[in-house]
Amino acid sequence: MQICFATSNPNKVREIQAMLPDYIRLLSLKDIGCLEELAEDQSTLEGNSHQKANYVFHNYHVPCFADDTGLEVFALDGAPGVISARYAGEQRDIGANMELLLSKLQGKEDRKAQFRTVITFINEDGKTRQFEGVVKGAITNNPQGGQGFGYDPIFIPKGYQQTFAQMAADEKNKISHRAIATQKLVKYLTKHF
Ligand code: ITT
Repeated sequence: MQICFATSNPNKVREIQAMLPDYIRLLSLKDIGCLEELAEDQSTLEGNSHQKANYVFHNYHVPCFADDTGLEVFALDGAPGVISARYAGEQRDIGANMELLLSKLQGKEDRKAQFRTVITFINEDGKTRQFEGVVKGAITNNPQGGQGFGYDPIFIPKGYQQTFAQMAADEKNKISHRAIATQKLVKYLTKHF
Protein backbone atom coordinates (compact mmCIF):
# COMPACT_ATOMS: atom_id res chain seq x y z
CA MET A 1 0.00 0.00 0.00
CA GLN A 2 1.53 3.29 -1.11
CA ILE A 3 0.41 6.78 -0.06
CA CYS A 4 1.91 10.08 -1.12
CA PHE A 5 2.59 12.81 1.44
CA ALA A 6 2.33 16.02 -0.60
CA THR A 7 5.29 17.82 0.91
CA SER A 8 8.76 18.64 -0.33
CA ASN A 9 10.15 18.31 3.19
CA PRO A 10 11.83 14.86 3.51
CA ASN A 11 11.98 15.19 7.32
CA LYS A 12 8.20 15.37 7.53
CA VAL A 13 7.92 12.19 5.40
CA ARG A 14 10.44 10.29 7.51
CA GLU A 15 8.77 11.34 10.75
CA ILE A 16 5.32 10.03 9.73
CA GLN A 17 6.70 6.88 8.03
CA ALA A 18 8.24 5.91 11.38
CA MET A 19 4.75 6.03 12.97
CA LEU A 20 3.15 3.75 10.33
CA PRO A 21 3.17 -0.05 9.98
CA ASP A 22 5.65 -1.36 7.38
CA TYR A 23 2.98 -2.32 4.83
CA ILE A 24 2.04 1.36 4.40
CA ARG A 25 4.79 3.01 2.40
CA LEU A 26 4.90 6.80 2.20
CA LEU A 27 6.02 8.39 -1.05
CA SER A 28 7.30 11.95 -1.26
CA LEU A 29 6.40 14.29 -4.14
CA LYS A 30 9.81 13.53 -5.63
CA ASP A 31 9.09 9.76 -5.44
CA ILE A 32 5.98 10.19 -7.62
CA GLY A 33 7.79 12.49 -10.08
CA CYS A 34 6.06 15.69 -8.96
CA LEU A 35 8.71 18.38 -8.96
CA GLU A 36 6.58 21.52 -9.22
CA GLU A 37 5.73 23.74 -6.25
CA LEU A 38 2.12 23.09 -5.17
CA ALA A 39 -0.22 26.07 -5.00
CA GLU A 40 -1.57 27.06 -1.54
CA ASP A 41 -3.71 30.11 -2.27
CA GLN A 42 -6.90 29.32 -0.38
CA SER A 43 -8.22 31.40 2.53
CA THR A 44 -8.24 28.62 5.17
CA LEU A 45 -5.92 25.89 6.43
CA GLU A 46 -8.60 23.36 5.42
CA GLY A 47 -8.68 24.82 1.90
CA ASN A 48 -4.91 24.84 1.46
CA SER A 49 -4.31 21.31 2.66
CA HIS A 50 -7.18 20.10 0.47
CA GLN A 51 -5.84 22.03 -2.52
CA LYS A 52 -2.43 20.34 -2.26
CA ALA A 53 -3.78 16.80 -1.71
CA ASN A 54 -6.38 17.24 -4.45
CA TYR A 55 -3.78 18.41 -6.97
CA VAL A 56 -1.68 15.31 -6.39
CA PHE A 57 -4.68 12.95 -6.42
CA HIS A 58 -5.99 14.27 -9.74
CA ASN A 59 -2.65 14.51 -11.51
CA TYR A 60 -0.83 11.46 -10.16
CA HIS A 61 -3.75 9.13 -9.24
CA VAL A 62 -2.40 7.99 -5.88
CA PRO A 63 -3.97 8.17 -2.41
CA CYS A 64 -2.35 11.12 -0.71
CA PHE A 65 -2.42 13.64 2.11
CA ALA A 66 -1.16 17.18 2.71
CA ASP A 67 -0.94 19.46 5.73
CA ASP A 68 -1.15 23.15 6.51
CA THR A 69 -0.43 24.95 9.79
CA GLY A 70 -1.07 28.41 11.18
CA LEU A 71 -0.75 30.39 14.40
CA GLU A 72 -4.14 31.87 15.37
CA VAL A 73 -4.20 34.80 17.81
CA PHE A 74 -7.59 35.47 19.41
CA ALA A 75 -7.20 39.24 19.95
CA LEU A 76 -6.28 39.54 16.25
CA ASP A 77 -9.36 37.65 15.04
CA GLY A 78 -7.32 34.54 14.23
CA ALA A 79 -4.45 36.29 12.40
CA PRO A 80 -1.87 35.46 11.15
CA GLY A 81 -3.59 32.08 10.57
CA VAL A 82 -3.39 30.86 7.02
CA ILE A 83 -0.81 33.54 6.11
CA SER A 84 1.53 32.70 9.03
CA ALA A 85 4.55 32.07 6.77
CA ARG A 86 4.23 35.44 4.99
CA TYR A 87 2.55 37.63 7.63
CA ALA A 88 5.05 40.48 7.20
CA GLY A 89 5.48 39.96 3.44
CA GLU A 90 6.42 37.59 0.66
CA GLN A 91 10.03 37.34 1.84
CA ARG A 92 8.79 34.88 4.51
CA ASP A 93 11.08 36.40 7.17
CA ILE A 94 10.19 34.87 10.54
CA GLY A 95 11.98 37.65 12.47
CA ALA A 96 9.82 40.25 10.73
CA ASN A 97 6.70 38.09 11.18
CA MET A 98 7.23 37.80 14.94
CA GLU A 99 8.03 41.50 15.27
CA LEU A 100 4.84 42.46 13.45
CA LEU A 101 2.76 40.12 15.60
CA LEU A 102 4.27 41.46 18.85
CA SER A 103 3.71 45.05 17.74
CA LYS A 104 0.03 44.34 16.98
CA LEU A 105 -0.36 42.83 20.45
CA GLN A 106 1.37 45.68 22.25
CA GLY A 107 -0.77 46.93 25.14
CA LYS A 108 -3.30 44.12 24.66
CA GLU A 109 -4.08 42.04 27.72
CA ASP A 110 -5.54 39.06 25.88
CA ARG A 111 -2.55 37.10 24.52
CA LYS A 112 -4.36 33.81 23.92
CA ALA A 113 -3.34 31.94 20.77
CA GLN A 114 -3.29 28.49 19.27
CA PHE A 115 -1.31 26.57 16.70
CA ARG A 116 -3.59 24.61 14.38
CA THR A 117 -2.67 21.94 11.83
CA VAL A 118 -5.10 20.50 9.30
CA ILE A 119 -4.29 17.36 7.33
CA THR A 120 -6.40 16.37 4.30
CA PHE A 121 -6.30 12.74 3.20
CA ILE A 122 -7.79 11.51 -0.11
CA ASN A 123 -8.17 7.76 -0.62
CA GLU A 124 -7.98 5.80 -3.87
CA ASP A 125 -11.72 6.43 -4.54
CA GLY A 126 -11.34 10.17 -4.06
CA LYS A 127 -13.01 10.13 -0.63
CA THR A 128 -11.71 13.00 1.51
CA ARG A 129 -11.13 13.15 5.28
CA GLN A 130 -9.64 15.93 7.38
CA PHE A 131 -7.79 15.66 10.71
CA GLU A 132 -7.12 18.62 13.01
CA GLY A 133 -4.54 19.17 15.74
CA VAL A 134 -4.71 22.17 18.09
CA VAL A 135 -2.39 23.37 20.86
CA LYS A 136 -3.69 26.25 22.95
CA GLY A 137 -1.36 28.73 24.63
CA ALA A 138 -0.29 32.36 24.84
CA ILE A 139 2.01 34.83 23.09
CA THR A 140 4.97 36.14 25.12
CA ASN A 141 6.13 39.77 25.23
CA ASN A 142 9.53 38.89 23.74
CA PRO A 143 11.06 35.97 21.83
CA GLN A 144 12.66 33.37 24.13
CA GLY A 145 14.65 30.24 23.30
CA GLY A 146 16.63 28.96 20.35
CA GLN A 147 15.09 25.55 19.56
CA GLY A 148 12.39 24.78 17.04
CA PHE A 149 11.42 27.08 14.19
CA GLY A 150 8.85 29.62 13.07
CA TYR A 151 6.89 31.29 15.85
CA ASP A 152 8.17 28.87 18.54
CA PRO A 153 10.10 31.59 20.50
CA ILE A 154 6.91 33.59 21.23
CA PHE A 155 4.47 30.76 22.00
CA ILE A 156 3.99 29.19 25.45
CA PRO A 157 1.71 26.14 25.36
CA LYS A 158 -1.00 26.03 28.05
CA GLY A 159 0.16 24.30 31.24
CA TYR A 160 3.86 25.03 30.57
CA GLN A 161 6.22 27.83 31.69
CA GLN A 162 8.48 27.72 28.61
CA THR A 163 8.08 28.68 24.99
CA PHE A 164 8.17 25.92 22.36
CA ALA A 165 11.66 27.25 21.49
CA GLN A 166 12.86 26.61 25.06
CA MET A 167 11.75 22.97 24.99
CA ALA A 168 13.75 20.01 23.76
CA ALA A 169 12.60 18.99 20.28
CA ASP A 170 11.20 15.64 21.42
CA GLU A 171 9.21 17.34 24.19
CA LYS A 172 7.59 19.76 21.72
CA ASN A 173 7.03 17.00 19.18
CA LYS A 174 5.09 14.92 21.71
CA ILE A 175 2.49 17.64 22.36
CA SER A 176 2.48 19.70 19.17
CA HIS A 177 -0.46 20.54 16.90
CA ARG A 178 1.27 18.59 14.10
CA ALA A 179 1.73 15.55 16.37
CA ILE A 180 -1.96 15.57 17.34
CA ALA A 181 -3.18 15.80 13.73
CA THR A 182 -0.62 13.21 12.61
CA GLN A 183 -1.63 10.73 15.32
CA LYS A 184 -5.27 11.00 14.17
CA LEU A 185 -4.21 10.34 10.56
CA VAL A 186 -2.00 7.39 11.55
CA LYS A 187 -4.83 5.87 13.59
CA TYR A 188 -7.18 6.20 10.61
CA LEU A 189 -4.73 4.73 8.10
CA THR A 190 -3.81 1.84 10.38
CA LYS A 191 -7.49 1.01 10.87
CA HIS A 192 -8.60 1.35 7.25
CA PHE A 193 -5.66 -0.06 5.27
P1 ITT B 1 5.70 23.55 3.72
O1 ITT B 1 4.36 23.92 3.09
O2 ITT B 1 6.81 23.41 2.75
O3 ITT B 1 5.60 22.40 4.67
P2 ITT B 1 5.34 25.99 5.26
O4 ITT B 1 6.31 27.05 5.68
O5 ITT B 1 4.14 26.42 4.46
O6 ITT B 1 6.16 24.82 4.59
P3 ITT B 1 3.49 25.10 7.34
O7 ITT B 1 2.31 25.18 6.47
O8 ITT B 1 3.68 23.84 8.14
O9 ITT B 1 4.87 25.27 6.58
O10 ITT B 1 3.48 26.32 8.35
C1 ITT B 1 3.21 27.66 7.96
C2 ITT B 1 3.98 28.63 8.85
O11 ITT B 1 3.50 28.51 10.20
C3 ITT B 1 5.47 28.33 8.91
O12 ITT B 1 6.19 29.02 7.96
C4 ITT B 1 5.85 28.78 10.33
O13 ITT B 1 6.15 30.13 10.36
C5 ITT B 1 4.58 28.54 11.11
N1 ITT B 1 4.64 27.25 11.82
C6 ITT B 1 4.15 26.05 11.41
N2 ITT B 1 4.38 25.10 12.32
C7 ITT B 1 5.03 25.69 13.33
C8 ITT B 1 5.55 25.24 14.56
O14 ITT B 1 5.46 23.97 14.94
N3 ITT B 1 6.17 26.11 15.35
C9 ITT B 1 6.29 27.41 15.00
N4 ITT B 1 5.83 27.92 13.86
C10 ITT B 1 5.21 27.08 13.03
